[in-house]
This record gives sequence, structure tokens and C-alpha cells, in this order.
Amino acid sequence: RLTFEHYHRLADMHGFLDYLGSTKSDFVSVHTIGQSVEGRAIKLIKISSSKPNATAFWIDGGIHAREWIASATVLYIINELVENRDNLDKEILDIDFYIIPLMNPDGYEYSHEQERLWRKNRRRSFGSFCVGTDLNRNWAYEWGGQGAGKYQCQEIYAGSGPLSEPETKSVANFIMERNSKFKAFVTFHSYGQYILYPWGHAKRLPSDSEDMDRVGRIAAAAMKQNGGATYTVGNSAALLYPAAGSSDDWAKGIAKIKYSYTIELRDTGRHGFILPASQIKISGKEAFAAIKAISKEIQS
Ligand code: 0X9
Ligand code: ZN
Repeated sequence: RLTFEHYHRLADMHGFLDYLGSTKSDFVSVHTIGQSVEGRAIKLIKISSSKPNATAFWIDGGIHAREWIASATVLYIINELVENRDNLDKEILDIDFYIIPLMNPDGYEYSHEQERLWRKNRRRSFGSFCVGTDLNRNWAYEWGGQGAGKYQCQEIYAGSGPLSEPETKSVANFIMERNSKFKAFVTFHSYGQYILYPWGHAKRLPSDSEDMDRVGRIAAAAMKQNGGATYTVGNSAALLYPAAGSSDDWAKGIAKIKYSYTIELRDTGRHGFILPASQIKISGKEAFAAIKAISKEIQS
């Protein structure tokens, strides 16, 4: 079991998933859906409704190595969904959750061992001394557009081609095999306290952006009501900056998942990426409130 009092390393996180998979095998299963550039497992946990054709909800965290709170928050959500199942409403129990707490295991471990503010994966290429592709610029929707880097030395390097990285490719394949089931996609990042929706590649809105805006506001209100912080809701390119090749745009534009969000967790800049571990529980609590609120909306 995990405590939410400090940040965990990859082995502990995977150990926790495996533990849940073996102790709760009636509704939890753990799958290695691919391998990172350096050969680490990309592990996904499925928390099943045990209903045929259930609505599915995608959640991931840790696509950016230094955003430790994202993975810690996703683990908190997993713990609530599995260990506190008795407290959950029917709308939540009726959903199949597919969750990856750590999408960028190589970068995450590197940020613990070598460079705390590492962002990208650990791709090495001939012809460059620089390492890493930004996994949130590598997706196959408007790949290489505004806010995506051409050069490997950039922090926002988009990679050698769309889905060139095993971390993004494995997830994209997994989702596309069952994308008709997914109604919601939430990817956790830090920081800034935002609930962002597409498009992110340009200051343009999808035709149903009002639906994402409405549900985003319901989620932000639920976070606040549960003793959480204030989250600002809006279009990602407008509130932050245009960034093409991100996973939220791919989920919306290619996988056609209706409710696609990037949630930028705490804080608003005081600690930034180095958020103290003492905030894991409150971050988990508010984020879980958002997930429950979105779940109810996609079920109705
Ligand atoms: O730049 C990013 O990838 C995200 N911010 S972060 O500080 N966590 O790196 C924001 C992505 C929002 N989505 C799009 N702009 N598409
Ligand atoms: Zn990020």
C-alpha cells in the first residue's frame, strides 16, 4: 500500500498497481501496454464496472517528468476508486476507468536521480547531443504546428515524427482499439490550476466546446466545494499558449473522445513544479472531486 505523504519512485508505483491487481482481481487488472525508450514498463490499471459496453474514462499523469504531483494525484484517485469503493455513487461504479499514473517512466526516474526539472522523455538520436522528445508535442494531430519544436535541444521538441516515441505510440494504439467506449479523457499536468480544453494547437474552438466548457465548470465547482483550490476553466491555447501535438487535441481530434481535458494541478507558482509532498492529499482530494463530477456528467 502507498502513503500519500511523499512522492514515490517508479518501482513503488508499479508495486502498488500490482498489489491492487492481485488483491482486487474481481474488478481490477493491470496491463503493461508498452515499453519506454529505455525499456521500462508503461503500466495501465483498469478498474472495471463489470458491465458490458460500459462508458469508459481515460486518466493519465506524468507525461512530463518533473510534474511529480500529477502521478501522485492519479495514484490517489486510483486508491479512492479501488479501496473506497463503498463510498462511490452508482454513476461512478458504472464506468470503466483506464488509468496510467506514469506515462514517462524514464524521464521521471531521471528527474529523481539527475535533474529535478527534466521534462521530456529520454530519447537519444544520432546527430544530436541533446536528449529527449516532449511527449506532449508528439501526438498525431496537427503535429509540428505552433508551439512545437523542430530541434532536439528544445524543451518542446516534437520528435522525429508523429507518435515517434514508444510512450505515446503505445497509449495511442491502446486507446484506438477501444476508442468508441471513451467519453472522457483527462491528462494531469502541473502547474497553474487550470482545467483546459481543446483546441490547443491554435486559438480555435471545436464546434461542441460549450459542452466541454460547461462540464469543466462543473468540475471546477466540485473541486472548490470539496475544500479544494480555485481552478480556472477555458480553452488551452487562449488561457495558456498554442501547443500543437498535445494529447488533449489528439484525444479530441483523432480518438473523437468528446470530453477532453488537460488539468494543470497546484500550485499557481509559489512552488511551481517543486510542490511540497504535504499537498499530495489535498491535490488528490480536489482532483478526485473533478473526476467524479465529470463522470456524472458523461453518464447522464
Ligand atoms: O505545455 C504543455 O504541454 C502543458 N503545460 S505544462 O506546463 N504542463 O507543460 C499544456 C498543454 C495544454 N494543451 C495544449 N496547449 N494543447
Ligand atoms: Zn506538463
